[in-house]
Formats: sequence, structure tokens, C-alpha cells
Amino acid sequence: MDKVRITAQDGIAIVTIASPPVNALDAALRAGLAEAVGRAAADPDIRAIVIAAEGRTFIAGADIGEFGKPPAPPSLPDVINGFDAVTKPIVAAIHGAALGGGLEVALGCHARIAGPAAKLGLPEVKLGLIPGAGGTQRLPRLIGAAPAFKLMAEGTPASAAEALKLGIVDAVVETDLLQAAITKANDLAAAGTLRRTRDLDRRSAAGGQEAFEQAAAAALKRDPALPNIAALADAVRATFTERFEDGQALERARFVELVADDRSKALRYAFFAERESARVAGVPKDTAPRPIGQAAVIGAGTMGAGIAVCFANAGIPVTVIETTAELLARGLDRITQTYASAVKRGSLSAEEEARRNALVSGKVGLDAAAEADIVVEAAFEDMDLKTEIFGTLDRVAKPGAILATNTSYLDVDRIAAATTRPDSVIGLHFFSPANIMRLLEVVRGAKTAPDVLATGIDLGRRLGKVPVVVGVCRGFVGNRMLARRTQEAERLLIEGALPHEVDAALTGFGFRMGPFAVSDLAGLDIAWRNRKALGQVAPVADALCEAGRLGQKAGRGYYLYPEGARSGVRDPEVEALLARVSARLGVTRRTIPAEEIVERLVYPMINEGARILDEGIAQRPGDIDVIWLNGYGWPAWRGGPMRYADSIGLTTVAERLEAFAAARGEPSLAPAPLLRRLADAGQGFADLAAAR
Ligand code: T1G
Repeated sequence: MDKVRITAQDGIAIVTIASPPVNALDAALRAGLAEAVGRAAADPDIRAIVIAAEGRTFIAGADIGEFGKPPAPPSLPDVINGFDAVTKPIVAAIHGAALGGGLEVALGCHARIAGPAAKLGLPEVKLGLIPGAGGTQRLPRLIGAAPAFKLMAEGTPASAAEALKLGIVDAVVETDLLQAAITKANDLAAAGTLRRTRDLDRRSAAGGQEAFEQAAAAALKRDPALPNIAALADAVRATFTERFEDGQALERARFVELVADDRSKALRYAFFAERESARVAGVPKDTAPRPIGQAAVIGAGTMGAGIAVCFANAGIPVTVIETTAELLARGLDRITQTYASAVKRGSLSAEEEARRNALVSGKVGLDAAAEADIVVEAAFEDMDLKTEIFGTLDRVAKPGAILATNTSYLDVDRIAAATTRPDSVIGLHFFSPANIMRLLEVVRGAKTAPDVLATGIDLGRRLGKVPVVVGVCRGFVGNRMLARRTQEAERLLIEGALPHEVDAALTGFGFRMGPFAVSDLAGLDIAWRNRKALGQVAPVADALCEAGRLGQKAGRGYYLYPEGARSGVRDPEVEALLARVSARLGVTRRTIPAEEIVERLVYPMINEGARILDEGIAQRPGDIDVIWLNGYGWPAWRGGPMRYADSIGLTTVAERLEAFAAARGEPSLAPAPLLRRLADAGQGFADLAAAR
């Protein structure tokens, strides 16, 4: 099927792009677009050209899947520079998303008309790149260097209204977008004065080079680990000092360098892994999800309130249910406070605040769940309590309603067994804060029906989450691997490391926070209670809890928190406590290098990930990476633990794990069978994914 077709209407050529699913600019589409525009330009009966697109979006950008492969002509810069040779007006009619190369195509036009829901942006930085088809040269000339740089450095698309305000589009039309673009093309043809974007000179608008340099300095400070921000600043700076052609040559050279950079390869891998994770074995892609028009949340604590906010944010009416009026009131107050703070921060309008609050209602008693299409239980992590709740919900909820539990590690099958509808029971494991964290582990019970799974995934995406289907085991995927890291972190303290050394090793690796700063932030008592329930011992963490050092909320945990301080400082009392614990356990303390700390924390997690794959708890290595990238702050430019293991080489990982197991006499540290098999075959987890 042709990806581009031309029709004519009263002397206007309409070039329509049709390349599902998102009109990504692959080689065939680039060639078709160049040929169509060239043909229209040469046609004496044509006085202007409109470029439009079919399907859900304008153009999603260059075909990310092509990067790293031998370039296939015509290159996108050549296609767009070809527009510059056209002496007839070219107008872009933009609906849906004009992102990356898609917006660059539109910038090569003489005018741009957008629909009201259009999104326009240059998100290449999120892939570790910079725009590579003239965006860094044309956008500053169109809207000013500083606003252009900010838009590209943040990579967040602008709404149609914002794009109009910035000057990226000439008009936003509620009515017939194509007709509006044709009218604009006619007007430009009649006016006879054509200005190519490359010839505009608004670089000095909005504060000029000084404002741009300030924005560049701020962006560089925010992301020092990534080379593309510096490259972006150099490219935009060139608009002040170089001719367009030279600036574009600099942009292209830096873009090509970045495409070859491992950090960009990891980010592109994560892009596709996230989309791949929505594919679930046994759930055909066209499985219709059950309609979710009304939700209920059981429990209005921190998690329950956060989950209710997710529903309201997605425009889904939600009933919050508690056991007493007082607890309910406290929960509803959490929700209104969440919105009030967002308004105060300027990230939510008062109208939106009112609209979302109006979607939230509250009731006492489980009977209030009777009308809900989905009920999400977010009660205390106690199996008896959950099975009691689900037994009642089974009687109260309407036929076909989905009963979901937000448990973070309990057995979803046991919870499902408390109902007569196990096929409609699922786990929806939100991560705290539920309305902020993107990850949603969708826990598949043994009897969960395919359409219920499809509903979990679809609902996750409606809530703005990244849904990943996982199987039933203690801790599912993320927390099960985290438990390994926690155990090893405790062990490192006993062997001689200090909390700030362990935390610094992981932040040096790329995590925003280290394990002990996170524990102090979350509070040590939750894990302490879990350990006691399981009869587990963590000598250091237990000693801290017994001493009342429960973390930031107690003013001290692994660190000391001077009055009101947000970050902890080293505490000699903790270091003395560590010495006592090591002595009691007969361990001679030693200084542990950061490199060993990272290996000791990360490799056991990877090993647990191998067990998780072998048991079928995760469908593919990429799913595990998506979980750690979106739920636990794994550094995005490292692509996730399983991809990181492949980059190290599983032979090396296996050798180090063997050494750790031998040094500790701890068989569970030895390489898992799957990791051993892959290492012996000279393979990586990526080979496993390909084989499945
Ligand atoms: N290339 C290849 N495939 C893409 C793609 C792209 N740019 N965008 C989406 N897909 C696939 C995706 O993998 C999925 O495939 C299907 O389309 C639907 O995607 C030169 C260098 C446009 C907002 O970063 O943000 O241009 O799983 O599930 O939720 O300067 O896709 O169905 O087989 O996300 O409706 C810059 C990336 C590229 C935008 C639509 N552009 N895409 O969201 O659908 S670099 C981007 C998106 C570039 C130039 C530079 C979103 C979307 P499958 P989806 P959606």
C-alpha cells in the first residue's frame, strides 16, 4: 500500500500520509513524501501544497527501529531541505502528535495548522539523542532560541494551545482542519510572499542568547550524565554564529555520534521494551477489555487515596470506601489536599481541581462497591483481612465487576479463592506515591480471565501508568528482586561498609537515592514488621529499629536528620552500632570499594531476575527492565538490570556470583540455572527474549 498519496482540490495538492500505526518516518515513507512534494511542486496546475496524515496521529517521528542500521536514502534532513527549494506554499495540517521528525517535517513547511488536541514536540532527548533533521536550527529561528532550547531539552510535547502561544503553529482550528490548511495555503499563494522557516530570524526573541545560555546552563546541571544536552546546546548556539547549512551540519554530526552512544541505545531499547511489555501470552491483542465506567477503592490510607486520585485524574468516577466515618474523612482529605497542593504549585488549574474532586465520593461500608465496574482493595497487608474483604465484595459487587487487590507481595490466588469469581480477580500493584509512580504490576492469578488481564493493562494505560503483567509469587517481580538488594546492603554494612558509602556507590551508578536514604525516607518500621512476621532477622536494621531509629520521621535512622533537614548526615552512633554488630557476629570489618558494592547489590538482583524468568513470573527480560526503570529508579540510560547484565556479559556476572557465594558460603548467591545456561552458551538475556 502506498504510504503517501496525492489528491488535488482547486489547484491545491493534498499530500496525505498513511503509514499505520503512527506514520513513523521509515525509508519508504521518506521517499514517498519527497516524491509527492516534488511532483506537486513541478505541476503547473498546482499553486500550493498541504501535507496531512491519516490515522490517529500526524507523524510520530523518525522510525526509531531504523537507528543503528545502515542509513537508507533519502535522509530526513534531505527530504525536509527539499521543501526549501519549493517556491509554492506548503502547509502542514496537524492532528494527534507531531513529534521529533514529525514536527521537523512541519517546520520545513511555510505554515502549520493544528487541531485542538494536537501535541507538538521534539522528544529526542528522551532517547538520548537530539533532533537530527533540522529541528535545532529551524525551531529557534521560528520561536526564539531560549523557548526552543527549553522545549527540546525537556522533550515534553506542547499542547496545541501552547504551540500557538509559542508561535510553532499559525492557528488552532476546532472545525475542519484540512479545509483550514487549504485556506491557509490559498492565502499564502495569493499573498505571494513566502518565508522559509530557515530564513526567519526570531532567534533573539524571548530573551535572546543570554536567556538561551541560562537555560542551557540549567539543563546541563540537571543531567550531567547525558552527553546529548551539551550537544543540543552546541547546536542551538550555532544558530547565533553559523549559517543555516553549517548549523545543520553540526547538528547532524552530533546526532550521528549520539545514535552510536550506548546510553541512547539503552533508552531506545527501553522505549520498545515498554511497548512490548503490554503484549501478554494468552491474551490476543484484540481482546476487548471490560468497560470501566465507575470504580471503587477499599481503604483510604496513603495508597488508597493515591489510587483514587489516579482514577479521578483519568476522569473515572471513584467511590472511596472506609470502615468508619473518621477514617473516610481523613482519606478524602488526603485527596483534596493532593489537588490543592497541585493548584498551589501551578500544575493544576482551579477548574480541573474542582472537576477531579467532583469525581470522588466517599462511603462507609463495602455495600458502597455495588455499582463499581472495578473495585481496588488497598487495605492493610494482612491475608486474613484481605480474604474477608474479598468474600464480602464477592457478594456485594455486581456480576462482571473486577475485584483487584493492591497487595505488594501477598498471594493473589489465595485472595481469589475467597470469592466465587476467581476469573475476575487480579492484582493491581501500584507503587507509592500511587498517583506519581508510573509502574503498575498487573498480577495474573492462576484463574484470571484473559479479558480481565486485558482490562488491567488497558486501565493501567488510561491511568497513565506503565502496566506490566507479572505472576504470583512473594513480591512478584520488583519487590522480590529488591529484597535481594536489601539483604546484600545489610551484609555490606556488617562486613565494613558505611551507609553513606553504600548509598554513594549506587548514586554514582545512576540511582537518584541509595538504599539507606530510601529506607530512612520510607521508614524502617514497615520492613521491620514484615521481617518479624516472617521470622527473619536483619541484625543492623533490627538494632536500629530497637533503638527507635525509624528513619526521617524519627529524626534518625541510618543517618541523623538535624531539625528540619531533608537529607541525612553521618551519625557516629550508627557507625559504633555497626562495629558492635560486626564484632558480635565475628566479622572483621574492612573497607569495601564502590565497584564491589555495586556488584554485590546489583548482581544478586539480576540473579533473582533470572529465577523469575525461569519460573515464568515475568514473561521476558524486557519486562523486568521496564519494572525497574519505572518503579525503582534504575538509571534510564543503563536500560534496566537485565540489559545491564548483558552489557557486562553473563560470564562475568556468573563468575562474580560464584565468588560471592564461595566467600559467604551462601548457595543462594550462586548463579541461577538460567543465568548459568546462558553464560555457558555465551548468550545474554536478549537471546532468551528473541527465542521466546
Ligand atoms: N518509531 C517506530 N515505532 C514507533 C514510533 C517511532 N517513532 N512511535 C511509536 N511507534 C510504535 C510503537 O512501538 C507501537 O508499536 C506503536 O507504534 C504504537 O505506539 C530525526 C531522530 C506517537 C505518542 O519519540 O511517543 O524523530 O507495539 O503504543 O500510545 O529528529 O508512540 O504497536 O508494535 O506508543 O498511541 C521521536 C515516540 C523519534 C515519539 C503514540 N519521536 N512515540 O502513542 O501508541 S526520533 C518519538 C510516541 C526522531 C528526528 C528524531 C508514541 C505516540 P506496537 P504507542 P500511543
